Amino acid sequence: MKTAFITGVTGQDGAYLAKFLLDKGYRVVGLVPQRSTSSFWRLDYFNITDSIELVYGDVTDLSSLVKILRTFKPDEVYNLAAQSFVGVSWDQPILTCNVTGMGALNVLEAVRLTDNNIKVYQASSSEMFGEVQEPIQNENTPFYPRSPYGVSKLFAHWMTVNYRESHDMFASSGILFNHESPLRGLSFVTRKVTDAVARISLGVQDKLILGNLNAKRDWGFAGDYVEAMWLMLQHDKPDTFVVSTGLSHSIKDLCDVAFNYVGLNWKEHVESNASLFRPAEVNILMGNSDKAKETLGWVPKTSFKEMVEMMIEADMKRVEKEIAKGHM
Ligand code: NDP
Ligand code: GDR
Repeated sequence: MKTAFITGVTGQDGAYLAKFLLDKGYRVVGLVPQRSTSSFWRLDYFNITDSIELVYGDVTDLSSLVKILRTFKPDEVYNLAAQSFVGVSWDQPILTCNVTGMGALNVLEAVRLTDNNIKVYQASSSEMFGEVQEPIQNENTPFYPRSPYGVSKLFAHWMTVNYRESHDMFASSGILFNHESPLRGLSFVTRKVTDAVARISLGVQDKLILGNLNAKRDWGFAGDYVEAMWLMLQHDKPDTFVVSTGLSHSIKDLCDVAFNYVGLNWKEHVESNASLFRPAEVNILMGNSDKAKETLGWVPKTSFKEMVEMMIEADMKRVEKEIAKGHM
């Protein structure tokens, strides 16, 4: 039986990946940072909280990582931990760089110090392309990050490449474009929209205030994307792969699809407020994942529309339960 160690196991991707690996017969060990209110709602969603060995530790604490690797001797490490909200990274640039950037280096260093045969997956991001240098981005597109988050992810990406090249480690970097699901955090734009659509259609909200409606993203489904992470570590050599759908939609398109699904016109409910604009915006992202398709046999299975509708259905059920309990 293979053992996988996942940092960021309580996040969106952590939950999908843990479920995916448990279904494949893995022993799954998950890192849990000490918080005043630890929440396992995403693991509970899949009913897998008790199937994972949860251990306290933090990616900013190298000693906790070394101890865990020595204890559990994993075959594969997936570094998903991050301060992952781009907007917050301007308010907390140092924390973001410590967790998202230095945290990744700590994971690589912990593996190097413990057993450099352990395979490492680093969760890199399309935010590294930022102010895009080519209309469609692939593994050879030059980077131009536009936020402290993007800069810290680029540091982590190059560290992963550097550990691969200088320490002969199996360290792969997945440059994943935006991916969403019913487990997406409520502050990200897709979930903010689908949650509002559920509330507005159930009569407990009227308006939705968003920021820049013209930004465009290449949105996929998290459940599809965690398979690509795993495939990267089953490949015969470590490498860098773009994972995307190849299609880009604006926030307006997102609103249109989402409100249409419940028979509403988004223009009657959505307002754009400049206070929610970012100091530097990533205007458009669109990825080319041909390399992942040809090398790993990975293709996205879920369309943008299917994903948005799946999220609205889940939000409707949750909001209906809240209303029934009188929690509105
Ligand atoms: P989430 O924000 O949902 O999850 C982040 C996880 O990191 C949470 O479990 C969080 O724990 C944990 N974490 C935060 N700080 C620390 C720390 N100091 N030590 C240990 N764990 C910590 O992100 P996603 O699941 O959406 O994304 C997973 C990874 O992929 C992230 O690295 C993200 O930056 C990257 N990524 C995501 C994309 C996306 O579209 N979702 C696209 C490209 C890359 P807690 O909840 O307790 O804070
Ligand atoms: P992103 O996701 O920054 O791409 O990072 P997010 O959903 O936060 O923003 C996408 C775009 O929507 C615009 N926008 C708004 N965004 C938010 N959050 N809230 C709003 O009200 C709003 N209105 C408009 C933003 O300006 C932006 O252009 C996500 C994260 O998961 C990262 O961790 C990951 O690396 C990247 O995706 C790929």
